[in-house]
Order: sequence, then C-alpha cells, then structure tokens
Amino acid sequence: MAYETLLVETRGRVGLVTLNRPQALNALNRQLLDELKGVLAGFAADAGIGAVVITGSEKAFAAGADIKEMQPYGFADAVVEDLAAGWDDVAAFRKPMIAAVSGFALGGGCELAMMCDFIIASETAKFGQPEITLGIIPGMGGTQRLTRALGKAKTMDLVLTGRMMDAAEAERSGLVARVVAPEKLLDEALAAAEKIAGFSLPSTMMAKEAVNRAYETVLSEGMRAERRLFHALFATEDQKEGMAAFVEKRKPAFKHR
Ligand code: CO8
Repeated sequence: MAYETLLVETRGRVGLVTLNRPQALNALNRQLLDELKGVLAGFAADAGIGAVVITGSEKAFAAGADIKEMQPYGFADAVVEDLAAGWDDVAAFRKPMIAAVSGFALGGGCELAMMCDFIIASETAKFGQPEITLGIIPGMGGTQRLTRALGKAKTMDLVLTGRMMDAAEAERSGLVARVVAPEKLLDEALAAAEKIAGFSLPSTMMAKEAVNRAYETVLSEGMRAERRLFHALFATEDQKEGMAAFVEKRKPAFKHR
C-alpha cells in the first residue's frame, strides 16, 4: 500500500516506518497520524512482525506537530476534536518499537520518539520542546514522559526555555539509550529490532508491558503486575523451549515469534 507521508518496508521480522514529509521537516499532520495508525494496526496483526523501527530523515526525525495545520484552531475546536489525543493509539502499540532519531526531534517529534520503547540517536540529533516559543505547551505527552525520563529540573529547563539539547546531553540525561555515528544509525536500530524480533513475542510484549507499568503506578502495584506477567510466561511453550535450549546448550527455536 502506498502512503503519502510515510515510507513503509519490512526487513525480515522488522517493520520499518520512515516519516516522509521532507518539505516540512516531517511535521506531524493529521494525515501522517492516520497513516501511521493504519501501518501500526497492520504490523500489530501481522505475525511476521516482531518489532518496529520509526525513523525520519538525516535532517529531521520530526520538527513537531504541523504548526500550519494547528494555527487556525480555537479552544472549542481543540476540545471538540480532542486535539492530540489520536497519538495515544501510537503510544499504545503493543509490540516493541524503537525510534531511530537523526536531526531535529522537536515538540511532537520528541514526543513521538518518547512514545517508542527506546531511542537510538545519531550524534546529530537535537531534542527539544519548543512549544513555549509558540505560545502553547507540549500536548502529546512532553510534560509527562520527559519528566519521567529526565526528572523535573531538566524538563522544566527544556519546557520553559524551549532550548534544544544535543545527543550527548540527551544520553547523559537518560532520554536516549544509545548514540551512534549518523551513518550507523539505521543499521544499529534495525539490528536491535531484529534481535528483539528473534525472541518469543509474548515475552517481549510482556517485558514492554511490565516496564511501562513502572511509569503508571506505585512500586507495590508495579511489582504485583510484573510478578503476574512473569508467572504467565511459564504457561508458554517458548519458556519450555528457551530453558530447555539453555540446559541442552543449543539455540532456542521459539514458536511464537
Ligand atoms: N510545522 C509545520 N511546518 C514546519 C515545521 C512544523 N513544526 N517545522 C518546520 N516546518 C517547515 C518550515 O515552515 C519550512 O517550510 P517552508 O520552506 O515552506 O517555509 C520547512 O519546514 C523547513 O523549515 P525551516 O526553513 O524552518 O528549516 P531550518 O533548518 O531553518 O529550521 C527548525 C529548522 C529549527 C527545526 C525550524 O523549522 C523550527 O523551529 N520548526 C518548528 C519547531 C517547533 O516549534 N516545533 C513544535 C511544534 S508544536 C508541537 O509539536 C505541539 C505538539 C502537540 C500537539 C499535537 C497536535 C496534533
């Protein structure tokens, strides 16, 4: 299927989505969101896909939500449409999803990267929440996910000043999992995704679910949730296979990949 705002490919068991609105530095408009939701729904239903990589161009992962599209909105329009809420569907994608970020990841672009399970950044990446410079605030999770990732001090600094942070600062601050040379970015992200996609899918999905609980609840509830998910995996054939393979000193052949 052809998309106007995305390039979509499958590499082995990895779904690769490239944001593709070069004329607007991959600004996230309604059409892009609709197309991305459609692609992710397809990947969710496709047993051949075990992980997803979302990337942009060398210059921009995404320079934010589309300012030209938002400009005419009034308060009532924003409320009635529930502006920005559609992105919750992207964040709710259940298979592992990696953001491969080069260049600008600003506003909604930074927020989209944070909806992914982890971020691999090129040395050229620049992260920021510049909404304050437009007379608004982040609306796709920036004030919440950034605070959980970086803590209050740095989040306040970024959100209140609108300044950008480079890849080294983002890695130091815990926003980014790995920083690599620009030419290695996609290979690094695809290799990580392919590795994840080679494991048992129920276990990678439950691992993601368990880690995400840490962001949503208190420690005792999170521990209970983790333990039940941990117990549940002992009901899978892949647990039998994974442990038997270890004991027999061979590679596991997971069934639910
Ligand atoms: N929206 C629309 N168009 C954009 C955006 C954007 N966010 N960013 C860049 N563009 C367009 C520019 O208008 C320009 O178009 P044209 O050639 O027609 O004038 C083209 O992309 C190239 O951009 P620049 O010429 O500005 O490129 P530079 O290299 O000079 O500058 C920057 C790059 C610094 C990234 C600059 O483009 C910039 O500051 N962009 C805006 C960054 C920003 O403020 N982002 C936050 C947007 S608000 C937001 O994300 C809120 C999210 C929550 C709400 C979600 C609701 C759906």
